[in-house]
Amino acid sequence: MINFRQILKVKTMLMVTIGSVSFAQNPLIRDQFTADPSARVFGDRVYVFPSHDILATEGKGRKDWFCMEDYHVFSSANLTDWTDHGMIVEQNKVPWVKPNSYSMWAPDCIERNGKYYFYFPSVPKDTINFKRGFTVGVAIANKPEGPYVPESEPIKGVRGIDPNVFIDKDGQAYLYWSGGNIFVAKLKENMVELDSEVKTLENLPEKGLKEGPYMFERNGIYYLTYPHVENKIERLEYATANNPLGPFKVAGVIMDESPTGCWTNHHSIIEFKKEWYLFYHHNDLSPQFDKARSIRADYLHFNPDGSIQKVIPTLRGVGITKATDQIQIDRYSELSKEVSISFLDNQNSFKGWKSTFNQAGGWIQYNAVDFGQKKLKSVVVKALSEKGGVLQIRTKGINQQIIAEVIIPKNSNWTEIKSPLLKTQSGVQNLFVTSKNDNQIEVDWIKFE
Ligand code: FUB
Repeated sequence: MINFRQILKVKTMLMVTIGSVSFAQNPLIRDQFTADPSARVFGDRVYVFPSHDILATEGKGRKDWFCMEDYHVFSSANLTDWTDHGMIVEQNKVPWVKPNSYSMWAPDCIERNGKYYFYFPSVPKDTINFKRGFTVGVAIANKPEGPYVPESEPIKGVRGIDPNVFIDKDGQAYLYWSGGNIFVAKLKENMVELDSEVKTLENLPEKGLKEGPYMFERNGIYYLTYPHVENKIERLEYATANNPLGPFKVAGVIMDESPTGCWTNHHSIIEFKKEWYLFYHHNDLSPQFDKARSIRADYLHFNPDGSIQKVIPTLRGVGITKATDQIQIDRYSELSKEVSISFLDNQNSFKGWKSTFNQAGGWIQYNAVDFGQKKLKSVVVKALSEKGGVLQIRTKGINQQIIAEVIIPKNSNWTEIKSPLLKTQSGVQNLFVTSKNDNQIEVDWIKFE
């Protein structure tokens, strides 16, 4: 029986683990590494179930390889303010997972009849039967944020990684996974047992690794989407069919290879409040090591014939930024060549980025800032300039009326400088920030008061 002290302990644990962050930009999570995002709409919120990359250290994981010991779940009602609900499953508390194998790879989660089924791959204790390799298990909860209770055994008949579950309109559930190829089997109503033979999906590209399947249906078209190594690293591709088992026909590329060489990509696609989104990952917070990744989101659009338009990755991402929040303009929509972006602290990327204006006329455009109906009166800029400089802020366009001119005093320390707004703003506006002279100015953030 649970006593009052235990309830208090659980409540305290919840208070410690739940954290709120406000980033309407990419990457979405900035206080830990996150990868392989499985986004799901449950009720009126988006929940993201990512892998949780950590860095291997002596005696913990394998050096220079993926290292994951647990999973967190994050949620948001507006794709701007994200809540970290804390850890939901950890390797050493799953009965079938090999202890300290640090192999809690890409998961997925789905709701059925009010229960939430969290699917995750890992290395089983029974490595004799499985030789070297992964299998897939399930943990079940009554709420998307948990608590999740892991099943004592993995799903029988599954060898591989990257589980993805799809429930068709007729109620039939399918489990997809990968292991070189992409496989599918029907799931029983209980969601924890296969209900058919395992089928290898055919007619997909023969050469090059395929993994990370994600299935969805729109207007009667079944989209099988997957990362594939067509050249040297993964890009996101898709194939279509008129049913969940295929045969599929290769249809195109959703996102090209990472321009900076992040070897993996892994994604999910959702419709939320009448917009479609692609969730994917990139090694934003770890440019030198691409197995410490960060999740991102960008808009996804369809052509009238149902084909998917290629998604160009952005730093601005999705979601509206409140004018009163610290606006990280280094997550720009566009910028001129006179402006550069770098980490605030090269020893600790979790501190984020800064924008450096190097020359007169250099500019940054940052879209979708909500001024609301409030009569905001001033702008605050956190800046640093050894020689001093001037920033001009506009909303209607790069050559339009100036709404604030901020004089940055000579200072070798970061300073918050406040200037009056020359014109009040309302509604959602795009911001344009320009440097007026050649003196170098570094900017951490801008906000309105
Ligand atoms: O995160 C580990 C593995 O990297 C995933 O399972 C793959 O999809 C790739 O993203």
